[in-house]
Amino acid sequence: MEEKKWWQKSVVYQIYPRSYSDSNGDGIGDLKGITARLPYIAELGADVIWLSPVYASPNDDNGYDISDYRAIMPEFGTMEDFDELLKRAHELGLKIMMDLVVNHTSDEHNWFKEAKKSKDNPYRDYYIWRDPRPGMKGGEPGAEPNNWGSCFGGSVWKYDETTGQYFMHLFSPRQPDLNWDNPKVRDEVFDMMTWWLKKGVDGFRMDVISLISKPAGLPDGVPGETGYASWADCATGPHLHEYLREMNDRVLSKFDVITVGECPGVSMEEARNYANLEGSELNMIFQFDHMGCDYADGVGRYGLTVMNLQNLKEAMNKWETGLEGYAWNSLYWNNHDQPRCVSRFGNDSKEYRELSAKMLGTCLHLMKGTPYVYQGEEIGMTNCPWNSLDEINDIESSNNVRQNIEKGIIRKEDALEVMRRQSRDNARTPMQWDDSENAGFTTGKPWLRINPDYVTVNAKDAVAREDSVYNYYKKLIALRKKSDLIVYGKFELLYPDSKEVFAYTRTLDDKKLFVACNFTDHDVDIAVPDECKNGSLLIGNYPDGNASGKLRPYEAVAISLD
Ligand code: ISL
Ligand code: CA
Repeated sequence: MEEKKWWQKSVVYQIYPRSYSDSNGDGIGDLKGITARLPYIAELGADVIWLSPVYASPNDDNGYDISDYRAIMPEFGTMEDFDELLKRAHELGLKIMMDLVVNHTSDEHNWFKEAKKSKDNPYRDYYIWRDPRPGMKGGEPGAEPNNWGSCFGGSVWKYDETTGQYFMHLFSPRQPDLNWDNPKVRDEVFDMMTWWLKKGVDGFRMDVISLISKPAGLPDGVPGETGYASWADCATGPHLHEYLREMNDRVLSKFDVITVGECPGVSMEEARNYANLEGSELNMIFQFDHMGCDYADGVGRYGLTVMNLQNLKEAMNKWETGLEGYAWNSLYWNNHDQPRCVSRFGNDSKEYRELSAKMLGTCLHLMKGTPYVYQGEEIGMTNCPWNSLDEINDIESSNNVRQNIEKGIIRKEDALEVMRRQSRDNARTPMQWDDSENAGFTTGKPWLRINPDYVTVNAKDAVAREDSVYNYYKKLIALRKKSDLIVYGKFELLYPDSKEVFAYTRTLDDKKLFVACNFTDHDVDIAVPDECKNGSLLIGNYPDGNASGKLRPYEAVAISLD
C-alpha cells in the first residue's frame, strides 16, 4: 500500500483569472473578483485552487508570458489583493497552487531585455541563442538553426538583427525559452519559488515542465505535414530529471506542497520517474494522450475533430494501469487550453447537456488519481458558437488555423467550425454566474465574448437547483472524501471494445465499485459483473437511478459492493 498523502485525496479547482469574476467593471476578471467567489468554491468541496498565471505580463499569451515573476499583473490587482486572497482562501480551508511558467519568460522580462543587448551581456546565456545555418544569411528562409516548429505555428527560431543570432521560442516569439543548462537560471527560478512558498502558497502547477531540458545539439527532427518537426519531440531532454531532483532538493522538499507538472509528449516510463512514489520529483503530472482522442487523421488538433470513445478509453486505461504502483495520476477532462468536455465528449444539446455533464463527471471522478475541475465545468458550461474568426483572441488556435489553411491542411470554409470544436477560447469565455447582463461576470464590456447560453447555464441556477450539475459534482467530490476505495482502489477497464460504454471497476481489499457510463444518446445493454449484482447504487445521474440491465442515454451508474 502506498503511503497516503493529502493531495491524493484532494480535488483541485482551476481558475483562469481573466475570465472568472470582474470586481471593478473593466471587463477583465481580477483577484478581488476571485476572493469574492471563494465561498462558492469551498461549498463545492474543492480543496485546492490552481490559479492560472497572475504575474506581470504583456499578455501575448494571456499571462503565460511573464515579465516579472514577483509582481502581480496590474489588471488583476496588487500584491495586497493577492495576500488577501491567500488569507481568505486559507481561512476557508482552500489551498492555493500557483502556475509556474519557467520554460520561457516574456520578451519583456528584464533578463531578456538584457540578453538581447549583446553577445557578451551577463544575461545572454539565460536564453538559447544559435547562429544561422552554416553558409546561410540570418533571417533568410531556411537559415533557422534547426527545423523545429512552434506550438503556436511557424519555426521555433526568431532572428535577432542586433546580434546576428537566433533565439529559441517553443511558443510565441514573445516567449523566449530559458536556458536551464545555465546554473544561474536554475538559481533564479529556485529562489523565486522559495519566495512564493515563504509567502504561504501551497504548491505549483508547472507549465510545460517536460520541455525545459533541450536535447543535446538541438538536432533536426522528422518533419510533419506543416514542414516542421514537432515542438513536443523535445520532451524529457537529457537533464530533465536531474533538474527536477535539484528543484525538489533545494525547494520543494522544504515545504508541504502539491505539485503537478504539465508534460506534453511524455512517455509512460518517464512519467513513472516524474511522479515517482518516493517523491523525489513531482507529485503528479498531466499527460495529454486522451486530449488527442478526437484529433482529425493526419491533421492533428486544428482540423475537423471527431470524438472516438475507444481512443479515449484506451488513453485513460493506459495511464490508470501504467502508473499503478509506480506513480500518482492526475485526472482531467478540461483546462484553459481545451474545448469544453460536455461539447467534446458529451452532448451539449438542451436535452442532454446536464445528463452528459454528470455522466462525464462520474466517469472521471471515480477513477484513480487527483481530479481537476476547470471553472464552469461544475455547471456544465459548453463550447461557444463563435460567429466569426475575429471573435477569437487565442494565439494558438488563430495561428494554427491560419497556418493550416495556408498549407492546404484544412479548408477555409471549415475554419469557423474548427474553432467551435477546438479553440482554446471555448474554455476562456467568462464564467457564467447568473442570468443578468454579461452573465454577472462584469458590469463593463467583457474582454472575450460571453457564451449566449448563460441565460440557462449559470451558477446561480445551478447552486439553487437540487438536480443541477453543480450539486451532482458536489456529491461526487464528497464521495471521494469518504472513500479510500475511490482514492486508492485499483482500476480495471471493462468491455474495452465497446464503442458506447466506458465501464470499469475499482478494487480495494474486499471492496469493489462498478462504474458504467453510456457515452451515446440511445439505450445500450450492459452486463453488470456477477460479483456486483447485489451491490447498491452509490451514485447515478437519473432521478430514479438504478441499473436495470440497460443504460439509458448518457446514463452513468456506480454500484458498490461493501
Ligand atoms: O494542448 C495543447 C496542444 O494543442 C496545447 O494547448 C498545450 O497544452 C500547450 O500549448 C502547453 O500549454 C501551456 O503552455 C503554453 C500556454 O499557452 C498554455 O496556456 C499552457 O497551459 C505556453 O506557456
Ligand atoms: Ca477587473
